[in-house]
Amino acid sequence: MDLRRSSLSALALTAAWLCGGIAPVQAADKVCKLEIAGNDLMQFDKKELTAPADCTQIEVTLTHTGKLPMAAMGHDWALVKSDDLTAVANAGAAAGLQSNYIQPGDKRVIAATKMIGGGQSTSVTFPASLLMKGGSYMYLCTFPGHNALMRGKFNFG
Ligand SMILES: [Cu+2]
Repeated sequence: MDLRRSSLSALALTAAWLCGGIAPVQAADKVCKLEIAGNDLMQFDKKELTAPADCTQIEVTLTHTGKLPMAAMGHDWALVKSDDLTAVANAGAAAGLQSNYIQPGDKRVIAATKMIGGGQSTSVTFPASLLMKGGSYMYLCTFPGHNALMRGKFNFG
């Protein structure tokens, strides 16, 4: 009968919808959350950050615990290969505050937050696939002159 056939096909449709609607379980997806703070004394509160090797995404939250405005004591958090730190900082200083002190399109910057002032917080999330396990990475604040003090070692794996 038509009725039976249509209910069977409805069943088949439902089954197809269920199968198609369930996303594959991404058991391997692991977001690792790291936190760091900057202050009015031009310092990060950590000299080192470590993301475990099984992270697939890395989220870094930067909090500016000071009171000074961005123009005077802005901070960001930028991740680079250790060898690129000085060049990235110099290019960023030349790029100016309107570019968050990061040269637009700078491929050496693996990840970076925006620049913030006292009392603000910001974060950046990036795929761990951008990093090599055991590679030599550093983070810095790209505000002119800050990287002399505001830098640290970033370990992955
Ligand atoms: Cu800074």
